[in-house]
Amino acid sequence: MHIAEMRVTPIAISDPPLLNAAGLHAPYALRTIVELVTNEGISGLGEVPGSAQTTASLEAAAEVVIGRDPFQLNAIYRGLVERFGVGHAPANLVGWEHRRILHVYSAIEVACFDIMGKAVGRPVCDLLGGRVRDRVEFSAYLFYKYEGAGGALGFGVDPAATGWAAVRQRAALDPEGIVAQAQAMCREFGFKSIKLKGGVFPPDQEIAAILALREAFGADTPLRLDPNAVWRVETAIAAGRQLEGVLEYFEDPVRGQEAMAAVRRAVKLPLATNMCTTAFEYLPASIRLGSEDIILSDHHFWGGLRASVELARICQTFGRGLSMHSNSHIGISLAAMTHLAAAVPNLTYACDTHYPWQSEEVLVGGRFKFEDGALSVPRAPGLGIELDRAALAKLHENYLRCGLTKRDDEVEMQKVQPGWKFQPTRW
Ligand code: GKR
Ligand code: MG
Repeated sequence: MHIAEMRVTPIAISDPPLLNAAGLHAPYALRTIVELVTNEGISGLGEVPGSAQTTASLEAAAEVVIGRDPFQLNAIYRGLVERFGVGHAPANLVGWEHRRILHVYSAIEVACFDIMGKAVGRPVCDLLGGRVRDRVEFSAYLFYKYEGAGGALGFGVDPAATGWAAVRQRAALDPEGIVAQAQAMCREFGFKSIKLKGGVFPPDQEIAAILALREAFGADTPLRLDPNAVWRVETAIAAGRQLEGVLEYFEDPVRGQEAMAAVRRAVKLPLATNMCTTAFEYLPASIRLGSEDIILSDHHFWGGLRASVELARICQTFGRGLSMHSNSHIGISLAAMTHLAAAVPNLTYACDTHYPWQSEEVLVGGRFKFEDGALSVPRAPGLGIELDRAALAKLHENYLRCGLTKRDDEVEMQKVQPGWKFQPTRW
């Protein structure tokens, strides 16, 4: 069996005006969809964060991938490294050139796993060692946001929307708004733990939101706060002390492994990261410095599903907990995340997902349904999903029409607040 065809399709999915430390989400989030088809007619799907550069890189990768056996992942990876001319990154320098390989490979690897699973009649999680759980739990991912539905509606709202779709459009700019958002999201999806994206308002306001969530949901609902590294060490320590016994974990309050280690020494809270220890190259310093307790894995950023399983083993060896990071995404990524989480014994935290913020899908049968905050791990061969070509074509049209070629939250924010500048350390 060999890969005979590779289709690369950039898409744009509606995304509401969510706020974060880097600025504001654009009305559309970009993803790139990869479809591999073998000479035997078996197809496999992959999805990665989109940009014109990523799409071009994936298109360039076709010359490496076409003709390969989808089971020979090592040869495909080596071929990509040779094609793009980069090997391992020097520690502390995992720039775009290295990230590009990881994104490109992760999309291709997931699509190959989908093919392998279909070829042997097994779900992808079986190829990763088999499921250790039948349900994968996800957490409610709260955002401060402006009013608006995103997509073609931008800051406008659809008056006909009901339920979560209606709440998703509402502004949430204070603790009351955040609690209302959490209640609606948990009611709709059954999530049992909650993460608040911080780094948007002065720390006291975000601490107040966490305390309001604690008040509304009680001590049995784990809470997480993620200021995306824009706090100073002293700010994070003072905030952390107020949130001891309240947060399940404190995610990236400060920038860099040294600063994270300093906060970790000073507060009695587990620290988590998807910003400082973000690649294998950073693990030695993470262990030496003690920069976090928990690493948020992400197969799109760490180099695929097998690399994520390797990361899990390293975390276990060095006493790191494991959670999972997300970005705005649709169901191909969600399926891959679910198979991975099903097969990793020490992934004990509910995974992040932006999925409730999105409304579109490219899969036959439509969107995944969470039950009690979890997804059942698919049992069908491969990822257990099927591409809806008409839906893909529509989202590709969105991409062509919206004119975005990369994510730039700072530029989006400047459209609302002229002159707004991202500050790596803000409070
Ligand atoms: O979607 O705005 C966002 C998030 O801030 C995302 O970009 C982060 O990568 O979810 C992420 C995180 O946990 O830092
Ligand atoms: Mg984070």
